Amino acid sequence: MGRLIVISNRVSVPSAAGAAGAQGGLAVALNSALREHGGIWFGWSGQETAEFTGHLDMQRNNGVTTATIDLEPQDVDEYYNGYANRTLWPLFHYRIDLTEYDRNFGEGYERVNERFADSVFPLIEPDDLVWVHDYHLLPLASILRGKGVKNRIGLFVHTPWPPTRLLASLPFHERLVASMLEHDVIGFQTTEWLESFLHYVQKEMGLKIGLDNSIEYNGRQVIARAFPIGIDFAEFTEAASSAQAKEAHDRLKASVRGRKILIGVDRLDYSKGLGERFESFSRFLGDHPEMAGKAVLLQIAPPSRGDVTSYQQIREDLERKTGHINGAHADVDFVPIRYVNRGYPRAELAGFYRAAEVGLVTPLRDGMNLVAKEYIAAQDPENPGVLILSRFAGSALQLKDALLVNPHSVEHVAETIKLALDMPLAERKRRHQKLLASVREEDVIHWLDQFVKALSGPDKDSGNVASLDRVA
Ligand code: GDG
Repeated sequence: MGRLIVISNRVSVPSAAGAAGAQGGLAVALNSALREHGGIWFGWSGQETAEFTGHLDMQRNNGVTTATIDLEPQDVDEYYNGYANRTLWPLFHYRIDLTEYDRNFGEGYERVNERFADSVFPLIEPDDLVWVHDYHLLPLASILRGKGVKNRIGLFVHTPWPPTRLLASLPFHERLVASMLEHDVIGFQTTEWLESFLHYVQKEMGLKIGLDNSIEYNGRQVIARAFPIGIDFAEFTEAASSAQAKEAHDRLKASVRGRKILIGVDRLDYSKGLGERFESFSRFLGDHPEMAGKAVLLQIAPPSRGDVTSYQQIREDLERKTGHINGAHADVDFVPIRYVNRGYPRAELAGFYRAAEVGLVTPLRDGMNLVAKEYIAAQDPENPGVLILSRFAGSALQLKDALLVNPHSVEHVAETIKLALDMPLAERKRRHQKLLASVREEDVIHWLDQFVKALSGPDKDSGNVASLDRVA
């Protein structure tokens, strides 16, 4: 089979920093696939240039070729901060209250998708498999088709897919979805998002869905399927058993002096339900005075998309909330919420997860949520912690032995925190074993293998991606 051309908004160049664990599991896995199949990872460099030139910065690092372009400030405003993160992201997370519709955003989004297509087009060879990622690049395939690209092209959507009634609030929604149907394969995280998508194409576009979820469109067949993403289990468990993880674990444990630890790790994003989580923890402390001074919530929340107003607001809200709750429940030697606005190396994160008796993963809406899986992978199987997981995270469909909660219900989450902290060892182990099996088996390599197999087409063998040697 041909090479892989991976196209995403940003590219994670495998560097020495990557090998040391700064890259996420997805980047590690995509790099492995690119090493195995050969190919190129194409996207925006993250840099701005006064005038778009289309100059391709090609680099080869650790066996992976990357090609990046710089964008103009107006592109970044309208495409990235605009249509992608002020329009599609909130809409896809069911937040039409935060969704901004601006004609300039839409135009900027189309312009940048065209710039992506123009730049990547000369890199595509006849047998290559083209794999596009996420909501930034939904119309890219249709632009490539317009340039004569006949290759098989797949799309994986990392976010939820919204219900038809919400999507219908987007101007030109039908044009956007029609452009997606130029792919050969469209992948979603879960059957829930897949069903929403199929509902849309049936009800709004009047298209027929075959038994195998194939959609007939303009005489072509598009396969739509769920491919739940996982973590790089081998890479993460290795990170969790490193000296760096042990040091982080011991440092955190020593600092709480015997108190129970609840941990949350999320990009600072309104979809992650951080405000509701803090209130739930406060409610738990209020409802259980006997727990006063006995449990700490460590929330790691590296800032994200800080140029977008709704992200500035959530940051301010959380700072206010943390101050308020800590003011009400703190003591001279105790602060209940440790709210940390910075990122940590993956190995340290793994150590923190392992130190925490409870993993609190309560997004209001999430395509999948990998933190839930990382928390499970990092636990000591002989004395595992308890995962509290929002039923509105895609991962809840796989991680059924977690304590599933409605993150909007402060009472429910507060009661569940008590349940988790009181859970006997035998039940913790029983739940953890099942959760671990799911996280281990449906890992990112499995996801990659399944997607590439589907993208290769019914009569082609994808090669065994699962047997790849991973580079440290
Ligand atoms: C999108 C979808 C879907 C976080 N803080 C630090 C850090 N992280 C890492 C976590 C985890 C990743 O970031 C976050 O992944 P999530 O899946 O939780 O969420 P999104 O960023 O919103 O990702 C999501 C995902 O795409 C994949 O398809 O699951 O639903 O929204 O790996 O560990 N990593 C490090 N330091 C930090 O402080 N090193």
